[in-house]
Amino acid sequence: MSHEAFPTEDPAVVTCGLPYANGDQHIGHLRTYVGGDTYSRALESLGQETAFVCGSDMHGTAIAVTAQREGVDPETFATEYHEQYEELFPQFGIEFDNYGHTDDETNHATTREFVRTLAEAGYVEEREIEVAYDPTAEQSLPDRFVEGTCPYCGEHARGDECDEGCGRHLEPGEIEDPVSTITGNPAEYREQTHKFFRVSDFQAYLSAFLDRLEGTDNAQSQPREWVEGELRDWCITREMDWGVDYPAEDDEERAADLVLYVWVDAPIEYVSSTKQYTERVGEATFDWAEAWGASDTDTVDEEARTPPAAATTNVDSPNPGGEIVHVIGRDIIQHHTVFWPAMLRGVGYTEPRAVMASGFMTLGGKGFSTSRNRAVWAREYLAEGFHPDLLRYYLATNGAFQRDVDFSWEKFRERVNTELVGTVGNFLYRSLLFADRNFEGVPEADLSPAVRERIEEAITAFREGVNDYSIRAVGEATTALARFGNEYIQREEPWNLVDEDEAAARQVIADCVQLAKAVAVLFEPVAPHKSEQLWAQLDEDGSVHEVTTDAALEPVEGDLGEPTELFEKIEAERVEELNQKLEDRVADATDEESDDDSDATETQESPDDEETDVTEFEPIAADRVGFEEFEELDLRVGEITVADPVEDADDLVRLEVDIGVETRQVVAGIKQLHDTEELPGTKVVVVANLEKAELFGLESDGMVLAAGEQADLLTTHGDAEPGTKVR
Ligand code: B3M
Ligand code: ZN
Repeated sequence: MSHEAFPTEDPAVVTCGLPYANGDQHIGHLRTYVGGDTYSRALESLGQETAFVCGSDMHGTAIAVTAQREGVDPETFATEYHEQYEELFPQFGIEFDNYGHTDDETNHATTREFVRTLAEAGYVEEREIEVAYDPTAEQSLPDRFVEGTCPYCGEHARGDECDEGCGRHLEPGEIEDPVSTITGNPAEYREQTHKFFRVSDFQAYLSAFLDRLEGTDNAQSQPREWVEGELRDWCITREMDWGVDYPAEDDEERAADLVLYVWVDAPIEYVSSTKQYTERVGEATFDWAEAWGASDTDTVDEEARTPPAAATTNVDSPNPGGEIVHVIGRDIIQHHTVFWPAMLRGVGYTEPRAVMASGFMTLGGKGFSTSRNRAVWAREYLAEGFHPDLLRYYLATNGAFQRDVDFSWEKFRERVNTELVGTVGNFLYRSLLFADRNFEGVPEADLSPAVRERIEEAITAFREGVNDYSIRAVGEATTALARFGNEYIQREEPWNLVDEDEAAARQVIADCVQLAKAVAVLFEPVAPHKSEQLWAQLDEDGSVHEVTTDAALEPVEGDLGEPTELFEKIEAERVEELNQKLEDRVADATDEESDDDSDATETQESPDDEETDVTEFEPIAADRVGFEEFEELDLRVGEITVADPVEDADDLVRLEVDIGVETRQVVAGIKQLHDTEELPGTKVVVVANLEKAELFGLESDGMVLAAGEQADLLTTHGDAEPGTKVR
């Protein structure tokens, strides 16, 4: 760790990547916001002064393109989604101290001020470049108005981002074989003047900055090659109307046609949103200028500040200010570890202390697809009647933050039932019920030293989780404590003790009530609503949100009443129902439209296996099936005779499989994982009595068994003939 451990004396700002205001949120998107919210709550629990800010990203071509397609102006279009998000986040307990948007007055003003300062310090210059132009539509084609081939990796890419290949940011004019997304015609290149931010001046600074940067490993390691390789300057203007106008002073005529590139004003919203928070609560409560190291404040040590003009030389000193922590998706690491810190440095503000970049999420092992309706929508989750804290817990603890995680209703049910109901809920309910029934409240006894120590250990694990930027560790500190409580009560059996040795029973239950309080305090960042409920059951004053981890060891003094159970089991039938709904929906959407139109959320949806070297296996299902039930499956040895890729489907293959008695057509999702030409002749195991299904208009009569996301086909070891039963 290169910085002083949390909590520090300085104000912290935790931000989440701004959602583009252009579509419904699904639970994959929520991962970053739940992560940020949990992290900022955990910092507050440590006593760190913290502002948690965000806002909607209103500008950019992702929005302009979709709005144009839908025939509305971008402002109306984006505002609608902005308002939707504003309502949605609190429903998941994601409580930003300020949630603004990039098109508000504050952000326009702050952005213009940033750009002016950069220009005055000599970091902005004008260049002639070739940009894509659509002669039929008679307009320039910035960013997502153009698609083509990535010059670095050869994959299909958008104008500003190689979203399907290497993930690089692309500069205007870089994309090869450009095609207009407005008309579908090949684009021409035309010469234009644009403003450039001299990122290359910051090379030495950025390299030193990365050495100091904390957060998840990916955020430090990934940008190394960009920073240490050829660092290119960054075109910060676009010829279009929607956005923040380029501050005109230096060149009014050209400026009239230009707005700033969306990635200039988007991160600046982090600052603007903090400013708005200060405007609302007052400087005494939270001082944005101190946190960001802005110069118009007496709280910033001017001596220790590197002035903008020297920003690229005096590389070792981070500017004075607070603790800035950015929580983002890993597809935007480059923006947060290269462009943004260079901008901050260029204006003399505080650099980020940490960047926490989350992995992607998959749904049942496959990518989310908004256009195919293959998603669990955030609003849908709530409409199904699930408590937001259950999802928060799942998202926060299912895997390390930077790893890819999978969501399935089965796994969700499993974790809720085992961990939340079985461990946490069960412990709390048993303890509090026993206290109420047998002692009519908190039994009087001093906390036993071993239990005190165990609670202290949990607080330490919690604090270390925060300092390691591990949201999972923060969550697990509590589940582990509840597990300890369960074991303790089970071992001591107070229900047996109570008659023979009342004092001993009293001790156990007093300890358990204290453990329950510690659970309430330490679980608040992950499960704020449930912790609040528990706090009320413990008859504690005020809100558990307001206390620090010290409260975990302060005695419970109120009157306990009869407790209610905090968590409820999810039945297996619910899972079936929800899976069926999802399947039906995907089938409907697939019938309507078979190709995925790309939108801002798609990058979130393309899992990339690079980092998934640590496999996390699902726990074995708790419910057993009888042998007879197993016997109902008719499993047969088959031999693939024909294998044809299904046109237009990403991963489907049409197989003909000889199963002895007949030959079946089976459609299997294995295309990208196998060389289809090599499949004929392969022995497989077929579920022969599965209901027929229709996939991409083809009947699938049976299923071939395969293991895992790689769809490793199950085959026979010896030479069992096609048709042989498998048992
Ligand atoms: N609006 C969304 C994305 O690319 C983008 C984030 C801005 S963060 C300053 O994931
Ligand atoms: Zn590429």
